[in-house]
Amino acid sequence: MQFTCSINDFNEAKQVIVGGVDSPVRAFKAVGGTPPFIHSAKGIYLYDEDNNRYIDFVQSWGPLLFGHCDADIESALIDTLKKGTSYGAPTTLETYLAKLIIAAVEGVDKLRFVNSGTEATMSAIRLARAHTKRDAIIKFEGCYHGHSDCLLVQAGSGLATFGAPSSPGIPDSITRHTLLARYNDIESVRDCFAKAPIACVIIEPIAGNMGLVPAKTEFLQELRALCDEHGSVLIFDEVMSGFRASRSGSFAFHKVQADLLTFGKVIGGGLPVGAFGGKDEIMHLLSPEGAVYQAGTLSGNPLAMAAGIAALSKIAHDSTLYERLETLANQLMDGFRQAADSQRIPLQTTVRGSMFGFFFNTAPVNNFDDAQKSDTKMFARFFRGCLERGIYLACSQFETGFISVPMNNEHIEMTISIASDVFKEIANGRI
Ligand code: KE4
Repeated sequence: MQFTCSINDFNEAKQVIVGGVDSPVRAFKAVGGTPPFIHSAKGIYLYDEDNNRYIDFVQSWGPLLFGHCDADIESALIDTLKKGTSYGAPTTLETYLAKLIIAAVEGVDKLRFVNSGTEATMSAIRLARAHTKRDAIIKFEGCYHGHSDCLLVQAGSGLATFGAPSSPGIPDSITRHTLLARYNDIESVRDCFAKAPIACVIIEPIAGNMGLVPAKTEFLQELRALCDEHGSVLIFDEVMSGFRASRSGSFAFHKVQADLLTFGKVIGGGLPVGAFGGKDEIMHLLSPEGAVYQAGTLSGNPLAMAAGIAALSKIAHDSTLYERLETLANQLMDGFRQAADSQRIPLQTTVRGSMFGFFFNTAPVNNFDDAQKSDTKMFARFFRGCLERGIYLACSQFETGFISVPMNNEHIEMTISIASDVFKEIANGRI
C-alpha cells in the first residue's frame, strides 16, 4: 500500500488543525506512521485518499453498528434533511428516540439528549452532586468518560495511549474531589468511601478505554451495595457499551441496575449525540423542572434523532442481532489467539456482544495496571502490519474493536488469515 495522498493531507492538516486531527487518538502517535485520510466508506469498508480499501473494525469508535451508508439510516437522514436541519425547538423525533432507548434499557424513567458522551457524563455527575449535596466522586483507573475536567484523572483511551493519565490545565481544586479506585477491586472502592462523603461512583461497566476489560459481576453487585449503603448515586457509563454489548448494554450480562446511565455513539446512528437518564427522582432535578442547569444548542437535533431512530428501530426488530455479532467476534478473537499462539506470541482476548479486545500480554487483564503491562510496541507492529494489508483496527492497545452488522463469516476468515500472516512476519522479524 502507498499513502502518498494521506501523507500530504496530514502535513496540510497540521498547518491549520492542532496535530492535524480533531481527536488525539486519530493521530496514530501510539502506532506510528501517517493516519489514512478517509475519502469515503460503504458497508464494512473504508476507502482512503490513496484509494486503499480497509475492513473497518473501528466504525467511528463504535457508532456505526450497521456499517457505513446503511440504506435505512441514509433514507431517514435524507427525508429529515428535506424538512430542515435544526430548529432549537422540541420535535416528536426526540420523544420517539427517548422511548426507544427507555424500552430497551433498564431503569431509565426519563432522559435528556446532548451532543456527546462527554456532555452526558459531565451532566450526570452534576445531577448526582445536586441530588446528594456532596462533591466527591469515585472513578476508576483506565476508565474514560470524555474530557470534562473532573474526569480527566487517570483516564483511559487517548490519555492512556499517551501515558499522560491526567491533563494539564485542570485545577487541583477540581480534581481533589475525584477519588480513584482500581477496576474490579472492591477494597479500593471501600477505601475511597472512607475518605469522603461520595456523591457518585461512575464506571464503564464494560470498560472499553483501557482495551476491553469487562467488570466482574460480583464487583458490580458490591459496587451497587456500597452505593446503597452510603446513599451515593451509581452511574453506568454505557456510551460505548450501550447497544454494542447487547440491546440493554451491560445489564444483559450482570443484571446490576445503576441509578443514572449515559449513552452515545450507536443511539445517534453515526451523528453527534449523547444522552443521560435514570430514576425520575434524580432526573427531575434538571432544569427546567429543577434547578440543575444543563443546555445545548443542537441537543436533540432532528438529524441525529432520525438516524438514531432508524438504528434503534432496526435493533428492536432484529432479535438475533447481538448473538450473530458476538459469534463473529468470538470467531475473530479465537482466530487471532490461535494465530498468535502458533508463533508463540502471547495474546489475551475478550468479547462482549459486538465488542472485542486483545492484549499483547502474558496474563489476563482485569484492570488498568494489568493492561499497562501489555507490549504496546508489539501492538504497534501488529497494527501496522494489518493496516498495510487492508485491516483497520483501533490505533491503540487501549481501545476496543467492533463487529458491524454487514460483516460475515468470510470477512472474519479473511481477517484471521491476514492476521496470521502478520504474526508470522513479526515472528520472522520482518515487521
Ligand atoms: P465523546 O465525548 O467522545 O462523544 O464520548 C466520550 C466517551 C464517554 N464514555 C465512554 C465510555 C467513551 O468510550 C467515550 C468516548 N470514546 C472514545 C473511544 N475510546 C472516543 C474516541 C475519541 O476520543 O476520539
